[in-house]
Amino acid sequence: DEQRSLLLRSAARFPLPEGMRFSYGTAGFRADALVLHSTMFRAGIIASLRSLKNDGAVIGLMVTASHNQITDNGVKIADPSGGMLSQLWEPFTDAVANAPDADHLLRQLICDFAEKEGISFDGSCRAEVLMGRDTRPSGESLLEAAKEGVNAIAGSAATDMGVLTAPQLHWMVRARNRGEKASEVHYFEQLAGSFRCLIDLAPNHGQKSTISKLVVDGANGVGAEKLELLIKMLDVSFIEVRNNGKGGGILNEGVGADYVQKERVVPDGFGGDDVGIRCASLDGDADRLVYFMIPSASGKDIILVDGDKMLSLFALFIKDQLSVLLQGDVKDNSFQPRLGVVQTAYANGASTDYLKRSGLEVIFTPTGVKYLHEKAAEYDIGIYFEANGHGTVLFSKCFLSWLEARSNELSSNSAGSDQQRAALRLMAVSKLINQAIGDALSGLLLVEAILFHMGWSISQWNELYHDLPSRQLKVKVKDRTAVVTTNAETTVVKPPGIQEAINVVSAKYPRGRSFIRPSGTEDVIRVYAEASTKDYADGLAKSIAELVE
Ligand code: 16G
Ligand code: ZN
Repeated sequence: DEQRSLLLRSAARFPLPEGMRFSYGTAGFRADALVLHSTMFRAGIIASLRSLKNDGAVIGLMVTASHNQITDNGVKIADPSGGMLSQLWEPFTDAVANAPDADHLLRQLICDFAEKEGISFDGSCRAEVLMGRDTRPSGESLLEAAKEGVNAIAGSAATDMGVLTAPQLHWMVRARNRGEKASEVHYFEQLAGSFRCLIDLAPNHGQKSTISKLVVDGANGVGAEKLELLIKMLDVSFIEVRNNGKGGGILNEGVGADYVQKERVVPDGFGGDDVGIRCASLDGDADRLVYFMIPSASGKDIILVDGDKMLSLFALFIKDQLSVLLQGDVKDNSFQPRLGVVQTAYANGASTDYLKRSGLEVIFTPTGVKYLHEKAAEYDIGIYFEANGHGTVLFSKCFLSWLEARSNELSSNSAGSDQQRAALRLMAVSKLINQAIGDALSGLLLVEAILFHMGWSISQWNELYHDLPSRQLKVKVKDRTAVVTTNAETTVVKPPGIQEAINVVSAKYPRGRSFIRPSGTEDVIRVYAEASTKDYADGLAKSIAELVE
């Protein structure tokens, strides 16, 4: 019939490259941009089917390869909530990306799956896919291929939002499906408005013109461009954007959050003049953020203030506001909001100790935002961060309606009280932070607002606890799937014997802790080690790597 031939005709224009194997992995398809046209076309089909499956809810399709080199590109799909594509659809997504062109296998696969899922795509139902891309030069033509994929499904429409950060697109998808205003201007207005609100509610709000300078490394990518727009809307002068891609720098080359966090050195464009200044780095699609400080003009070293420290700052602030809000609330103890923090095995042990000492509930999941996000969503307020700077705060519907009711009550009974201000602050945080996914721009404004509220410098923030020295290594292996882990990647179950060996070696080092896991994005086994001194951490990592080789 018509739909089938439409699919066939379109697919023929985007032949599958030979000898390639595509895997959706932890964060979407990624490869050299030159081989990705068929993948993009097919991702467009999948996004349309996903929208049909959700009764026409808007689905997101983001063309980006995040912190990868500029010649790579990739695609990730956002579900109606604005979060990552459901893991249940990953096997189908992989199968579609790799289905051979011959014998109409692709068409067959899609028809069979649609039938099994009860998706009808005869044009009688509407589907919508919202699309965005980062600043990579390959983005435009790859996005066109994805559009063709959407158009190959009858009843489905693609809306091209142009160049966006990945979190902006996720935010728009979420907003659209909640019936809220969802343009880029609305995104900026929401961030700017809630940031201003937090600043005005700070104890020292009269001093807002004295906020000290922040210099942001934009990774020569989309985040820089968008941050410049946001700064205009905020009408502030304390933020300076560097590496905005206009000065000849290359995306992610010697710059950006991934580089700064992994290499722990000063990014390009920064140097002696920035000693002691508060600095931050975004990654290539602006879903990751780390802060750093340059301690001296003579070396390349930095003091890294990573995702764990952001998590700790957010958790501390939210916990404080919550306890102010609940003060004296004895008459109605029916609602006790549950606050939880989610980390991965990469979280520095000192951060976990700090959080637990502060009376917080800490849970661990495997690496990858989809796992952390899912866990955080189980709490009234769930805060998650990976050490690499990806994370956000989630507020449950039930908590937000309670908060709103509480805040209305307070504004009529005790306007201007500490309790009312705490309620307003928590509401502002829920609007400032991007609840669809980790977002470097919204995270940055929340850090800035909290530091201002506390009256803290970056050093004071960094002093919350002292990171244990840590070391990461990667070991190239023939088959990374040979290593299977459990307990949020902290225990190896296969091959047998390795975990026992890791335990024995780790126990030899003061505060020694180490684990290995297969990477979700590269053909390597990753090794993580931490211990009481840098030499110990290095030594432990090296010994563990030798066990793997
Ligand atoms: C992806 C993940 C990131 C994770 C990283 C681990 C998302 C959006 N991104 O970039 O969260 O930290 O993979 O990479 O989920 P690895 O498996 O190669 O260590
Ligand atoms: Zn990213």
